[in-house]
Amino acid sequence: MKVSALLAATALVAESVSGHYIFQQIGVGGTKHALWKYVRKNSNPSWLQNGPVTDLSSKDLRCNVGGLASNGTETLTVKAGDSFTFYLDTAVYHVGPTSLYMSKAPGLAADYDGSGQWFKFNDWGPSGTNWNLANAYTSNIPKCIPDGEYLLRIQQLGIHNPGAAPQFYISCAQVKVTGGGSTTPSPTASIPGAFKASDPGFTANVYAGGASNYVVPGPKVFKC
Ligand SMILES: [Cu+2]
Repeated sequence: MKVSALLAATALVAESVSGHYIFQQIGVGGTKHALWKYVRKNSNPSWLQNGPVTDLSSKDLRCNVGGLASNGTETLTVKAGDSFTFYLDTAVYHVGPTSLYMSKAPGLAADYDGSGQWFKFNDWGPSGTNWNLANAYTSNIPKCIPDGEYLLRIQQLGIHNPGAAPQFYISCAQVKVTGGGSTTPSPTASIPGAFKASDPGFTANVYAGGASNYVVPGPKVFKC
């Protein structure tokens, strides 16, 4: 007990000085776009650039600190069904799930603060006790969603310190979807609001069997 408390404390100290990881780039169709060109850059100082958000009630949960505004981020045109990839500065190394979300802007993605409804369309949960810890995550824009501009959000949830606040690693890209369909995605949720301290996937102790039957937090995954 003493040893594990000491280890946990050491891990926390190591973390606070070494930094973490951040999704900073998006690629589509084999083209890896420039850093922060289409991904909103958080407004943290550089030494905190790749740090997490931990406050469940904060609007920073949407698109990271300072991510409610575009701040010059451009909007990437994608076709519904297109494969895309989010790249990190450093491969994810805290165990936990990675998820993808989208929220339709009432107008331009560049003007949108993410205050509307979000749907989730992909989860990378555990397979057995293994987590998909990677330096890039690839998925497809859902084929059936309506054309328009969206925030495309990726979230990795670090649940590596049971008992301490889980860590959200988040970035949003601005995309314009063309060639889509007419399905209204559901279920949806607001952010903040989609994640609760009582979510089983939030409090799971992954070192004590919590990875089996693990439920990724957030709304159910939408499929076309
Ligand atoms: Cu970290």
